[in-house]
Parts: sequence; structure tokens; C-alpha cells
Amino acid sequence: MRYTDVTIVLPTYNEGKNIGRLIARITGDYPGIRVIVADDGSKDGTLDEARRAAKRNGNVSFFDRSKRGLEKGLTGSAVDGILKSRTKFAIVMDADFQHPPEKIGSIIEALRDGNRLVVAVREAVPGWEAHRKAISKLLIVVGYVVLVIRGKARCSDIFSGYFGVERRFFSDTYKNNKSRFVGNGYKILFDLLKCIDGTYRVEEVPFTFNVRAAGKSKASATHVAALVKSFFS
Ligand SMILES: Nc1nc2c(ncn2[C@@H]2O[C@H](COP(=O)(O)OP(=O)(O)OP(=O)(O)O)[C@@H](O)[C@H]2O)c(=O)[nH]1
Ligand SMILES: [Mg+2]
Repeated sequence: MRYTDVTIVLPTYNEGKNIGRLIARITGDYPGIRVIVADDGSKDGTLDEARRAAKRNGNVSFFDRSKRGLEKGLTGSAVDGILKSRTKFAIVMDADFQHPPEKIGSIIEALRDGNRLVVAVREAVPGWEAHRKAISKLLIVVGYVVLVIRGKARCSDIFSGYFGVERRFFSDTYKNNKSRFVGNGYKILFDLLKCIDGTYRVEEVPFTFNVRAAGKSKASATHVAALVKSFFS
């Protein structure tokens, strides 16, 4: 099967030890698929790895947001990557193998079935310390309540970073609701759900959120502050 209708968007910051292997895996498993790396000025050779992958495969491209004076951030990078893609569908995923590439096929199947938003939902999160689990659970409850009060779409993992969209659906929604997206935040899916009517049924694909393959986490208290901002925007 060919996957020329799909772009994988990989937001990266210092993923030099993962990105080359991940791109090779994705392009190997899904022939014809496009990959866009949206980097924020990594200092560990991530962009060199992306450049090498792009030379080997014309379907791979990358850009450095830091060179364009854009505010650093995961949500902003994912938005830019989706808007740059030229395929019917785009899938956003982390570049550290926490989002299993083998689930890409199920997400694509659901998108091709006509679902405009397909969320890969975390069924298990092995390896998280108790305090991270507790903070995450609390924030999920608050986020869920925000969506219910506003009458907006929900799914069983509103903070997942692994999801697929019909590109046109995303770009139209984004253009009409730019202020709801918190660029330096971590929760682009939540920002998107805030823009979708509560009657919309979100398709789900379950997965296990493993520990990152290599490199360091960039999650920090700043991202919790960005999420609080997101509750109100
Ligand atoms: N472009 C861009 N990508 C980012 C930024 N912050 C994080 N990322 C990428 O976003 C993805 C998720 O970030 P992580 O640091 O893995 O966050 P996390 O998965 O919550 O944390 P861990 O479980 O510890 O890995 C990874 O691919 C990061 O490289 C950023 O500011 N800009
Ligand atoms: Mg991670």
C-alpha cells in the first residue's frame, strides 16, 4: 500500500539521538509517506540528522523555526508543520518513540474512513512517577470540565500529543480560532478540541505510552502554566 496522502509532523527539540532512526522507521514502514520535521533550534545535531534523511528521501523535509524569529513551542511547531503539509491528512507525533510508529497505520485507516480527527489515546503510561501521574490526572479532570462547560468535543485522552487530522479541516478550524491555540504550550489537541462542537464524535486508537527512547524530557512547569492559559483561551 502507498501512503502518499499522509504527512507525519515531528516537532523536535534536541532529539538528535532519535530523529534519524524514527524517520527511517516511518518511511520504511509506510512507503510514499511525507515527513516534516519542525525544529526549534536544537543544539544537538537534530537538524543535521533531518538534513541527512531529507537527502536520502525526497519525501522528508525540515525547517528551523528559530531562524524565523518564531516563539519556541511544541504547539506552535505542530501547527506550523500541519499548515506546511500538502497532503490530505497530517499526523502529529513525538520524536522520541513514545508514540509507537506501528499505530500510524490504524490512524490512517480511520482518517481514510472519513474521520476528520483521530486521536491515539494513552491506555497505559508505564514508568511515570506517582507525582507526575497525580498532576496529570488532576489537569485532565480540569481540562475535561472546561470542554464540558463550553459544550466542546471530548475524547478519552484530551491531552494526547498523537493524533491525525484531515489537513483542510485543521487549517480552517485553526484560521477561525487562532487565539485559542497557546503556541508555547504542549497541548495542541486540547486547543483543537476547544474549537469543535460537542456533538462531534472523536475516533480513537489505543496505545501504550512508553518511556522515551533516548535524550531528555523537555516537559516543565512552564508547560503547566501554558496549559492553565489554555483553559481560559
Ligand atoms: N519544535 C519543538 N518541539 C518540542 C519542544 N518541546 C518539546 N518538543 C518535542 O515535542 C515532543 C514531546 O516532548 P517531550 O519532551 O518528549 O515531552 P513528554 O513526552 O511529555 O516528556 P517525556 O515523557 O519525559 O519524554 C518531542 O518530540 C520533543 O522533542 C519545543 O519547544 N519545540
Ligand atoms: Mg516524550
